[in-house]
Amino acid sequence: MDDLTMMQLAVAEAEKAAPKETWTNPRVGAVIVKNGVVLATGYHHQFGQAHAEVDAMQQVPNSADLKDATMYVTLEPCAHIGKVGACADAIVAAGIGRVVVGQGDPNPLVHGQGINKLRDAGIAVDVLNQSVSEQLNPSFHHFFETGHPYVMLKVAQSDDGFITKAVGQSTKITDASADVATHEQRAQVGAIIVGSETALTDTPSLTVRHTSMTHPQPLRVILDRRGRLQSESQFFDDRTLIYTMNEVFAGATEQAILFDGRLHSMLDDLGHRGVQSVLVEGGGAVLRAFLATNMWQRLDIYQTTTVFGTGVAGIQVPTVMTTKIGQYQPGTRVNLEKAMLATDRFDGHFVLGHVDGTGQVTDVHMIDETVCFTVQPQHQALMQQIVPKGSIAMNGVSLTVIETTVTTFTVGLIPHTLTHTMLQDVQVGDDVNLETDILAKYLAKERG
Ligand code: AOF
Ligand code: ZN
Repeated sequence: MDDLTMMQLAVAEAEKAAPKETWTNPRVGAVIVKNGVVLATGYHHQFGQAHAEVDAMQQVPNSADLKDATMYVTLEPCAHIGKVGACADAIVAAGIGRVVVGQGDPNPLVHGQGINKLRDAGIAVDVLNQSVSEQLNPSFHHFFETGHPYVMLKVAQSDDGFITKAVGQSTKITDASADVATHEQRAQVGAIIVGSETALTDTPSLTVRHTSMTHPQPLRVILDRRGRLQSESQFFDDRTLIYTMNEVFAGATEQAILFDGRLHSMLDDLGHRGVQSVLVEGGGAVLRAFLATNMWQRLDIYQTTTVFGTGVAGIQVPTVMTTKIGQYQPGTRVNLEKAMLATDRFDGHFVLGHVDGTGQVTDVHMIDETVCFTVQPQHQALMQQIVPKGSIAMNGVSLTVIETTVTTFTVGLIPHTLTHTMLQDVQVGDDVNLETDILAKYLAKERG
């Protein structure tokens, strides 16, 4: 039973609580081991309740057994008397001999002091310095390390990238399952942010519904630089903050906060208010403003197969999310091809290098000398643009389509293509980048 295995068990304990249950505290797990036997496990169940270390110790019926035991805990034990007593004191009092800490606590109330307290009492402390706690509690760590809330962006858009069909019109894009996911995400954040356009079009309540929650509703934050909401009193309540550059508005309305218009300043202010995480729900302009900075940490895109044709643009889905590029590492071998010169003779297929999506290789088989790959595009809509004897670029290599089914297509590679490209490494189960033929795209649009 090595330290890392035990720490994984402590992580699994911490994961028993949902982030919304411990909000605004971190999820923490603990395991107590003695003579190679796990005596107890525990975790922080809910905000205000026992910390993980104490929860684990309480599972040991005979407290004398704790003497000289080893405790594994995902986060540095606390040293402060908060809603509960300091865990470091309880660990010392119990006679625990060794504590293995997954990661230090970034909370200034605790930072380093918990570990010092244990060491001062003669307990052996090992800090693994893994990002275990950060992975369990990204917003808690980000907030205490940067002073800014952890920023999550959410966008729902049509297949062709529109968030609504027309300005000022609210278009329902996602289904009920996405609503549940959104409300679960809302239940974990301190504030939900929208722009003035979304506020005026949708008058969103931005509350958590469709799920249980024990803590107060998140703040409703509206970014309204110009002060368009000046006379919209339906927004003026005690859980709403409106960030504006309009001095008259800010002077007259309690909820309106004067700021210099920079997202950075708004995040500073929310951080000072103790908001650890925010969910930005739109509209397009606000999302794009965040995407243009490095002040966001997570992006969820709900993209439907519906095509609007025209509308209000959402966001350009980052290449890293639509292609395999995110999986590349130093040492990954890639295919390269020089761009065609204007003076070159037209030849072969047109490959622009704009990846349309990924597909999974479901079968590889030989027909004579030819290696045939059968591929299933991640989005079936792409099959509309793939026809037998047409062309498709797989990892940038343009190939002729031999046959198609409703969900898959098959391409054949002659020995030359195989030996001269990295497709030789592709196996069943692998993902590949796909680019359909440019003519097929125009035809698909024509057909609507
Ligand atoms: C938890 N659960 O298992 C551990 C925590 O407000 P309090 O008194 O509950 O203290 C919260 C702080 O205690 C929290 O921010 C973190 O720094 C530390 N450790 N907190 O809620 C736990 N171990
Ligand atoms: Zn504690």
